[in-house]
Amino acid sequence: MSILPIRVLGDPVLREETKPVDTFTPELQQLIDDMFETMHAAHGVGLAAPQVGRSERLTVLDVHGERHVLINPEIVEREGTIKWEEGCLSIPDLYGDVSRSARVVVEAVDAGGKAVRVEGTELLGVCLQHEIDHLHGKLFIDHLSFLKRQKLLAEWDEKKQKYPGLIRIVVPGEEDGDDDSREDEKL
Ligand code: K1U
Ligand code: ZN
Repeated sequence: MSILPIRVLGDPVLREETKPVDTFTPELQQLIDDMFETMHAAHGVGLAAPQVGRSERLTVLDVHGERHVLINPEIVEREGTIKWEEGCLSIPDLYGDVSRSARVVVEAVDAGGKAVRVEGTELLGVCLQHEIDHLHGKLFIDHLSFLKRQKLLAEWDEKKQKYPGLIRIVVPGEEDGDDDSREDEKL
């Protein structure tokens, strides 16, 4: 297994629509394994294929120790509203409050092509919506008000210097974040 480089905000791959997966090959399983390793090393609870520069409609999640591989996922039910402070492995150290559906049901297939249905509320529900957004080229900053988004983008203009080539190399065991407090970075 390998830890893959994570693409950060500004890389066009994060804004592209993904392509549905129709073949389940050993290479796909290798990508899934590498995505789990990368997500765990980065202390994330989800990771979508575009974040590692891939165009497959595929995401992995590990929320409260429950792993999910979701291929071609679609939200088939949603209800209520929840506000959650979100971050993104592709926009390190910046956070914002996002309004999402409070409960979602997602249908997808797993790595073996078997149909799966996942219901999520709270962290799992938010993570499902955040990851499925990634598969359609959408980022949590797109849910912020114009002013909050502009402020975050101005901060990102400084922070992105840390990521030459818009690539984040995750070192296993390394703490994430910079020296600033998270509260300062909240929008
Ligand atoms: O897609 C990504 O960038 C991963 C991102 C997904 C996410 C889930 C939920 C809310 C916002 C964003 C993360 O995994 S950020 C890490 C995170 O939010 C977290 C980590 C450990 C415990 C709880 C949350
Ligand atoms: Zn993200």
